[in-house]
Amino acid sequence: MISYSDPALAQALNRELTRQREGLEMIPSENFVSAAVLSALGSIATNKYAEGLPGKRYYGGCQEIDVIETLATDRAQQLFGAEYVNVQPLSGAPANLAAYAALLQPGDTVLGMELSHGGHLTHGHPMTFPSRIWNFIRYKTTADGSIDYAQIEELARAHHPKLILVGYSSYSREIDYARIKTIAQEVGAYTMADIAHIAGLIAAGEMNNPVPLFDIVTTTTHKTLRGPRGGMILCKQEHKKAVDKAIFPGLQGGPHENVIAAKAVAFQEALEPAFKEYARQIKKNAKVLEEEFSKRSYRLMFGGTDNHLLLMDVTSKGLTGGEAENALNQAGITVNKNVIPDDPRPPLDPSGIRLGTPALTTRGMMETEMRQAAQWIDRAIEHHHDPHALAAIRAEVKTLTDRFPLYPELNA
Ligand code: DSN
Repeated sequence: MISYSDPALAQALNRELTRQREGLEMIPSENFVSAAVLSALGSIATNKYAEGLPGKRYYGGCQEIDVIETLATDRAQQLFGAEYVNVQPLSGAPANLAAYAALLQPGDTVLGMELSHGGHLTHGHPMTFPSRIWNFIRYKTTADGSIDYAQIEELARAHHPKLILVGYSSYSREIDYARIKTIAQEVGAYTMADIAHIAGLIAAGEMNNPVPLFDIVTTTTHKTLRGPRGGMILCKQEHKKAVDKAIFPGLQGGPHENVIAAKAVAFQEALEPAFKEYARQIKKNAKVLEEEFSKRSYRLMFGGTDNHLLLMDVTSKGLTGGEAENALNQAGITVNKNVIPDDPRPPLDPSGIRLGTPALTTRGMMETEMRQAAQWIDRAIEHHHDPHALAAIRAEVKTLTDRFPLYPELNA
């Protein structure tokens, strides 16, 4: 276990390690990094200030930091076929802010997906700071659950946006980037994709890649890409200067070079053939969940999944998303409550739950374990008022997770 000379912290970390080991982690945006990524995160690269870019820093002593950051950018370029990459964004939200700052003037119009239809807060939700600077117009999905490309076309012609934004947080279908590009070209808009959720699937060739087509692509590095918590921007060479300036000095100070070292490790791992197999299995596992929940008459948003996640309405089963999240938590299964398209319920207790397969797939779980997980989820939802039933599921979950060790090296 982890031991520090700070018992309160060590105990909390050890309890968290136990929770991660003994539960089924099914929040689609979470994953387990490798021991090598963990070690780079905890490395001495955290000690260094390095504002600027490799070869052009505002601080002395950056020789090795330059090597580290260049490894990360070169590997990211190779993974996604990008003309240019900046690996300094601290996470997904700052990466999006930097992308807007690079391409837009205050007051410019952006077309982005409505949050409840799968978009992200940073895509223009009225509660966010970007929505005070730029004019976000929101599009939705159609009743059959696909992105409403016709609506995007109509809104683009009516509002002449400077930027059309795709890439989502709870949308489970493939995206037709070429169609978006055509619409954008017609109205003279830039194209942006936020691939935070599906970056790993794209890197492995398991989903369409917007990087060769779009002006700018933002991502986190910690979801399906299985790297450290962080962000990154990939763009066309013509936007390089604007992107770099938006990140520093526009929005950030010293880049977190230990995180950048860990990104370099993760990108190398993602270039290995085993990562392609991993990404394929993530999708296969998600399809099994789709089958299992359809069989049990759950209402799946967007009609199912092409990626790593499922969004499902649980209200027809007699409970809210919040109640389902809580019951599943007691059963040792972690998911998140989530709004569904045009949800009549409030965001803190919405109608749906969102679940995904990246973390379980990292542990080596396959179709059989997914069928078992779906059965437990259904049982926990059915018996959500019964703490004994939930505790019994939790015990069964533990017998499964014991067979898929997580961070055994932390036992020393
Ligand atoms: N919090 C992330 C997610 O869970 O999708 C997005 O910011």
